[in-house]
Amino acid sequence: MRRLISIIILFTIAFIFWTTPVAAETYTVKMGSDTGQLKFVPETLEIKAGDTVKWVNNKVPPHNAVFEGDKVPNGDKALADKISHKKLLFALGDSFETTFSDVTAGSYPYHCEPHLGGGMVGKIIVKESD
Ligand SMILES: [Cu+2]
Repeated sequence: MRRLISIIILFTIAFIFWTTPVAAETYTVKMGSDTGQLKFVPETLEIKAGDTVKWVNNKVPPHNAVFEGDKVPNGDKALADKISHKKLLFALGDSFETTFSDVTAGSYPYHCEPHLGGGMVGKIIVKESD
C-alpha cells in the first residue's frame, strides 16, 4: 500500500512538471559596459518568441535602442518601429523593454543612435518557441 502511494505521488509530480509550460523569460541587456565602453552587453542575445528583453542604462548615457527596418525579418519597418525605443535614456538605471511576441523568428539588429558612429550595435536573435 505504501509503495502504491509512493508511485502515485511520483507520477503526480512527474505529470505536473511535464504539463507546466516553460515560462517566458526576461533578459537584461546593459547599455554601456561596466568598464565604460559604448557597447550593448551582451551584444548578441538569443531568445525565444514570447520572451522579453529589458535594456538598462548602465554607463556613459544617453542611449536608446533602434531596430533597423530594412534588416529585421521581412524588412518589416512597422514592426521595427514598434519594438524600437527611440527616446533617449539619460538617468543611470532607467530602462525600457520589448516583448518579442507575434514576431517572425530571425535576426533583429539594432543600434544606439547617439553612439552608432562608435559602433554601439546589438542583435536579438529570436528562435521559434517550442
Ligand atoms: Cu549609446
